Amino acid sequence: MDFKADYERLAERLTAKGIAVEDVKAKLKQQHIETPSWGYGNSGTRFKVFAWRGAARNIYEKVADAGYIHKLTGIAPSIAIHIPWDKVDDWAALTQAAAQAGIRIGAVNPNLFQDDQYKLGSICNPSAGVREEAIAHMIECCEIMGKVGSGLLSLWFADGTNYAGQDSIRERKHRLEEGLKQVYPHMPAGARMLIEYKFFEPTFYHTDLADWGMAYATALKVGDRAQVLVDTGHHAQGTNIAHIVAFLLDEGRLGGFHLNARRYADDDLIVGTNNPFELFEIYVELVSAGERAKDVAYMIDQSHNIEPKLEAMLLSVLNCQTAYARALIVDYKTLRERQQAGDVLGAHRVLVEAFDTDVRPLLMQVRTEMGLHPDPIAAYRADTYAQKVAEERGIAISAGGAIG
Ligand code: PSV
Ligand code: MN
Repeated sequence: MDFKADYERLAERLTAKGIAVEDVKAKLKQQHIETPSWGYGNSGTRFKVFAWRGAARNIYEKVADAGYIHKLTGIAPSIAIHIPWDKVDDWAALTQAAAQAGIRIGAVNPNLFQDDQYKLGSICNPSAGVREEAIAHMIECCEIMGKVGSGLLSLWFADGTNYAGQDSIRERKHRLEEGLKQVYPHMPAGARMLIEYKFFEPTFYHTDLADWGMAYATALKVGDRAQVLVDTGHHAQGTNIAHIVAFLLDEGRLGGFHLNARRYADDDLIVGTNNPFELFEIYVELVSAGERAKDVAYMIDQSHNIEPKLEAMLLSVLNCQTAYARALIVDYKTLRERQQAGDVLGAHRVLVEAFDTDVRPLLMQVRTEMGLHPDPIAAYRADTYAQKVAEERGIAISAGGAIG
């Protein structure tokens, strides 16, 4: 693959603008995108789950697949798990299997939405008994974090109501705060609690954590290590996610992301496919925040429906890499000068120029320096892994985490 000459030309152009290319490459090599266990199993919509030949059937196969994605990209060194979908008896064995696959276990996600008792919610449920079960499940997940060496408890609640008057919104708010305060001390030392919000679904009158402001206010009450998780699919049409990111970063409360793309709702499409500029805007805020963004966790949260699981995950990771590369080559000095001068379109143009830059030669160079194939999709398509797992695993319906 002949990209060297293109890379040299790009490096020269960037250097002339005062951008430290070696520094950009070093940052790209350190990028870390976590992939979700549930993205490797069969998943779909509430209408239909199409079984994919070769989709992972259990957490060990999901770990193997995540390891494969990391092997191809070099920047996906961990896998998020969902409990009980991924529950095992021997956590040490799972941790070891992950290490053998070249990765580690990342965020632990309790599941507080599938069991019958959660019909009226989990931690906000009007029944004290159900709330206790939800809290006990989250504490169990804190214990699992200790066993697998995870530093992230990632919480999403399907809690809410469908009809005005169904329950007291303020009381539910208090139940949520009190419940999280009980869970918080059970996290391993130094671990963080990520609080995810979603403005609708599965309830439609109100959700108890409907937006970033509610998650942020809750995090402030729960503790220093409670932060907000931004799922890019969980906003109303037209919401400026980059603005939310900038605000939370500045407040030190941006914990992490669930990355995906949406057109209408929580569609869980491949990140960066229909929203490349939005993803770029988000990365610009992260890059320009410098050290303030150093602990932010980046996780894919997609449930692929008709797409090949592995190629979909691969593309997701690569799209994040492209967005990050574009954000890293923004001429921030000129941007600032134009902002100060009130040059509205001149400043905007600085961003557009970076976005319009073909960063593929830069990424190919980075991958080559990392000892990887410069084009991971070509490598995947030429490889036999997908075919091998299709033969070994066949078609299975139940892989956990069925509905995205
Ligand atoms: C809910 O839509 C969500 O975004 C939460 O993060 C869940 O944990 C995940 O999807 C998987 O269902
Ligand atoms: Mn999510």
